[in-house]
Amino acid sequence: MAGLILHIGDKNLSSWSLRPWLLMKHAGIGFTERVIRLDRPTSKAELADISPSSRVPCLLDDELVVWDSFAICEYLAEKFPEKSLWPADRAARATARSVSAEMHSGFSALRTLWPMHFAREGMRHTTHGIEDDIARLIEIFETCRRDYGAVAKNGDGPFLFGRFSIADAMFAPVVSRFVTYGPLALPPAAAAWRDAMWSLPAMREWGEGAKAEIAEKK
Ligand SMILES: N[C@@H](CCC(=O)N[C@@H](CS)C(=O)NCC(=O)O)C(=O)O
Repeated sequence: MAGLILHIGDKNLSSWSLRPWLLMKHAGIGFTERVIRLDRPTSKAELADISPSSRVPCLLDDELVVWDSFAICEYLAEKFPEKSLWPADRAARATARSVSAEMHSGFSALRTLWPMHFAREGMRHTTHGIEDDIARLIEIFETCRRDYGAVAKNGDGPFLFGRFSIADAMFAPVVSRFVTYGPLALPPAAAAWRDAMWSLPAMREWGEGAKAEIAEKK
């Protein structure tokens, strides 16, 4: 049995790959990582080989192929119920799913104007064109922390819904952008959440991988 295999893109660039990777690492779900570098002449063929959408991330569980970051997170939540990857409280869970889906399908201005460069600090910093996306993100972080950060059923923690959940993983690339394009001044609850996320051992590990990729290109 091969176990879980997660195909990902470059750690410096692939924001979609970061989400399930971080979730699995943080939750202690074992997997084999396979990186497909996205800027190589062979990338297109390699992607087509492993994923029906020709995109990463893509998870293999023996014969089963699960592609798309959000679908992978949902699959993991079902496969590992003991990991409580969604909040236990029903209202918190519905809200966590709503903000995760909103992230997955929206914020296109932010994605376009602030593409993820995980390990490059001091990127050109202008919020022009993404003011609305940033305001909405701050609203999400503040209201999740205020309304659900301390709901006892979800377990304690500095994350959006108390203990770490899929919602935190879905917003992890935003944390990187807030650091590398900023630092952006955030209100206290959003800033505390950003700092808790940025200092996670799994985020640090991803960052080391991103730095190594950059060093390799020099
Ligand atoms: N909606 C997809 C997006 C996946 C995606 O766009 N992945 C990028 C890397 S971050 C990719 O595979 N790009 C390869 C290409 O476009 O050739 C998801 O959530 O997984």
